[in-house]
Amino acid sequence: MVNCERLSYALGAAITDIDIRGLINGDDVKSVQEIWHENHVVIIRGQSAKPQDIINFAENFGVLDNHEATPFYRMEGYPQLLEITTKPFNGRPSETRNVGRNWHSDYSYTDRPAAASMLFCVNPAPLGGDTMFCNMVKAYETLSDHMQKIVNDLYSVYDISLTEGFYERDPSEVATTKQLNPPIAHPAVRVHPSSGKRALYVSERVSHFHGMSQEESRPIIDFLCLHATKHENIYRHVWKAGDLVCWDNRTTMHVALKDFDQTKARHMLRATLIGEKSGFLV
Ligand SMILES: O=C(O)CCC(=O)C(=O)O
Ligand SMILES: [Fe+2]
Repeated sequence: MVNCERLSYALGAAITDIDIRGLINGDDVKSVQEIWHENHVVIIRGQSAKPQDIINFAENFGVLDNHEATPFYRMEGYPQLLEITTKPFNGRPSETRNVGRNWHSDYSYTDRPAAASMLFCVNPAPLGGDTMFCNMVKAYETLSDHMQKIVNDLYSVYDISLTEGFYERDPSEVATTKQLNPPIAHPAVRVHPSSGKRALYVSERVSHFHGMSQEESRPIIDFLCLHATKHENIYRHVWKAGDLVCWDNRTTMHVALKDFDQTKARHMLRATLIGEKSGFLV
């Protein structure tokens, strides 16, 4: 039996009575899935999981991405996990110290935008470093009918170089990552294949709408991002070691706040569930 408790007005629920290391049975997987669809973000606290435990748990919910779109950020020996960390690597600053600093949905700049992500906190920042999530179904539903009709016809062009802090990373890795992920257009409204819910699919990593100039697109992108990230549409997660936070990338955006001392360890592991093939190169 899986129990849950809602965490905010717009989205987010904590699931209790679950140990992700254990074999969870089919009924429990179904219950977690239902809670997840309903609340978009699910938090499982107090876990003492090893990398393989995270992989095993995540595989209950779909096919894991091997992160070929961002090969440099994979955990050694575990291509199914990205290491998001401030810890220096081989004497160099970590390339993932600044991941997720503007509002986005994971892997939107690829042709297989992520269905969902699961982020495990090994080490939280000593103070700050929270992650915020917003509900993109609500964002869509609270637009006027006219605005909904407008966005229904738009294609968002996602550009990996709009990832905040991207150019602060290693130049040769940046060049390869850009080559692997050329700008790609996806429908500005994403339909969830299981729930049929319509969600806005626009973020701070959208350069323009396909067929429109940047000048024409900018005010609409800015409006939609502001609208989606209003306070009442957000859940803010304060990390503790052992938290596993699972989010639906089809129905939410998130941002990792940089309000923490980056000389201290903040260490996370992320599994990514592959979504449907989508989009066209522009
Ligand atoms: O570090 C975080 O809190 C989240 C970073 C991020 O955007 C991600 O893991 O997808
Ligand atoms: Fe992210």
